[in-house]
Amino acid sequence: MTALTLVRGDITEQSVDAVVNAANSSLLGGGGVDGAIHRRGGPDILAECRALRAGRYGEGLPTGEAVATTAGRLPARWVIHTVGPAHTEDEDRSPLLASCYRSSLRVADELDAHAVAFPAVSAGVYGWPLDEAARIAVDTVRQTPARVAEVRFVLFDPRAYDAFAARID
Ligand code: AR6
Repeated sequence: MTALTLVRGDITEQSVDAVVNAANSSLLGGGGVDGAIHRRGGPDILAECRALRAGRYGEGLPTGEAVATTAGRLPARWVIHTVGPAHTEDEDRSPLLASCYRSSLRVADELDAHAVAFPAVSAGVYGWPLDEAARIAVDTVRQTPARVAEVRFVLFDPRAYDAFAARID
């Protein structure tokens, strides 16, 4: 069974097997968690992302999917890049957000990762309401069978931490 844990802090500082990146489909970097991971992890991550774009993901990584690269200089071994949906009132995109967590866990299992750190995917630039983002994250991880021993949610800002804490307790 996968244990869920909660940490307030910076995902780039986590000593886990894999950290999940809230990327965009270009895989070529951005702000938020994505910017922090590339900055701290160094150029090897971007080099592998470019290789993915030159190969299997020529048109980018589709929303809801996940793919792994090296973690470069991060304390983790791998970065699992996933693309969350941008929030909109016009359409319910929550299945795509749930898919980010399921796909990332599947990739983590393929890597034989034991501990995996997740940020609050889509809860920043992509505008997802925190309570909804936390509900989907926690429920999906709980409902997804995986060999991963620990899923650590790493929340940067106190409001995000509180939203996840309310779901986990
Ligand atoms: N560690 C943990 N959480 C963080 C960190 C960090 N170092 N930095 C920010 N957060 P976001 P998204 C929190 O915007 O909404 C990028 O430009 C942040 O407070 O990183 O999925 C990509 O390239 C928020 O709660 O991801 C995409 O274009 C959460 O992480 C787009 O943003 C997610 O915020 C993706 O947007």
